[in-house]
Amino acid sequence: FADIAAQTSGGGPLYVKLKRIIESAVARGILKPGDALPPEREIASMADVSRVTVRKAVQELVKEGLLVQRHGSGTFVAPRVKPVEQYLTQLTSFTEDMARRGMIVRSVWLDRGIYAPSPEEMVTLGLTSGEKIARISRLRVANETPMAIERAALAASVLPRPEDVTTSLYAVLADGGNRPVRAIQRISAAILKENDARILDVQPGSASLNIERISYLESGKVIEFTRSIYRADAYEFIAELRLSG
Ligand code: 16G
Repeated sequence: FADIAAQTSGGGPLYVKLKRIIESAVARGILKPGDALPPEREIASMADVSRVTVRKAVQELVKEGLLVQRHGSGTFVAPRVKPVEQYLTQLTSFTEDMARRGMIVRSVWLDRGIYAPSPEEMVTLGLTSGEKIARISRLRVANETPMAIERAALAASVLPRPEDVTTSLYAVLADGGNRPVRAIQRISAAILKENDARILDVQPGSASLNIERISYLESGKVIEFTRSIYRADAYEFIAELRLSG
């Protein structure tokens, strides 16, 4: 807001200019999702406009969804995305999960190819020595919001041509009769490193949910070993709990 007074001089309604300044502060990351807006009188004195003008600009931005007002605590920059609520009950794919919500899915390739497995991948996937893996690493995007980085490893014998995965890995697996039927998923909290934060379009140091999924075929054979980094502001995992006994 330092240069607000200079920017608000000139013609046109003042509240519209003030709106643009706030919008650009958010777009440039000066004000981040969740940040509190300075008090009305402070903005008014910084911008050299009346409090009525500030109120009008803020009200409009609240209506447009860029800002949220919480009674008693002030005005904040709205969280950028409404978190997706993901139930931890069914073994579904990202494409299926998002399609069910009517969201448009897109993936950006980070890496794909046939590689020698790491010792951990070799053990987890139950590979014999010399066996290769197919690695597919993607940024998963839903409705143009980057949601997660997913790095999947599968036996190369199951997915000899990783480039066959154009949209859904599970669809390709299903075509080959290899759709997983069971999975163990481990979720842990982490802080995003700079590179991953950039890919996910959030500030470095933001929180992530790191998910490891090991999925199995009916036969009990491990089919997929995937490590994913989900944006903590974009995802919520929900499980229904029942009293046992
Ligand atoms: C989900 C799975 C991931 C799987 C992917 C397949 C989690 C945490 N991960 O994102 O393990 O590889 O779905 O999605 O849920 P696709 O069929 O759309 O490629």
